[in-house]
Amino acid sequence: MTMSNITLYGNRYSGHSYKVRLALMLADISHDYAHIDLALPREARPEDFRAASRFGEVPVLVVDDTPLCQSNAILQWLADSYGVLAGALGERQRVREWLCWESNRIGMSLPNLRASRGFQSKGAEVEAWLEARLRDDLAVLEAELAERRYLAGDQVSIADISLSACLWWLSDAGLDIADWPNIRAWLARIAAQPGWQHPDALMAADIPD
Ligand SMILES: N[C@@H](CCC(=O)N[C@@H](CS)C(=O)NCC(=O)O)C(=O)O
Repeated sequence: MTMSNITLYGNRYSGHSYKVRLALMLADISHDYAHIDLALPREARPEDFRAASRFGEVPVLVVDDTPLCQSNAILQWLADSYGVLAGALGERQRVREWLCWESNRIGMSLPNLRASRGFQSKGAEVEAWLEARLRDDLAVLEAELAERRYLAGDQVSIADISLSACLWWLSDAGLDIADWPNIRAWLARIAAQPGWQHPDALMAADIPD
């Protein structure tokens, strides 16, 4: 692939944004990063971001003049375009399945529970529902990781990046990773990848509180 100008619009508290930035870091893809303040109403966010963000959300990756939305679709695009983090050849369908599972399961339950417990409460009933769903999701992952080092073969892939992204903030949702030892060991393997950084460090650099 020829060199492109790449800008990632993200937010320091957004696990979906972190997924994309981490993939760029692990693949050593040069990019600019623009922090979007999500506390601002959508219409008050910077015009270049609003023009690029079809769904009004972060992350958005602008490649030359083309905006790409939806974190897992962006990860898939990076893997396809750069031939990086795609998973072993026989495991590509498994990667796609995990990306779809993430969108509706742990990429939904965990960020929403964390947001409710850490930022703006949605009430005890909603939190109980989200926590039950999150515990189911963690049980699925825990069982899977008893069998394998990474989700799609012996090498880290965009599936691992996507599913692990919000787990670094599990304690913000009121749960302790020590209760899921296989997941904890998998997170340690991901954290050992060259270029890896914790989201609090990677997403907060140079950004005012
Ligand atoms: N399905 C989307 C979810 C993106 C999303 O939920 N973004 C949140 C931050 S994590 C956001 O931009 N919220 C602010 C808003 O909706 O105005 C993805 O995977 O990219």
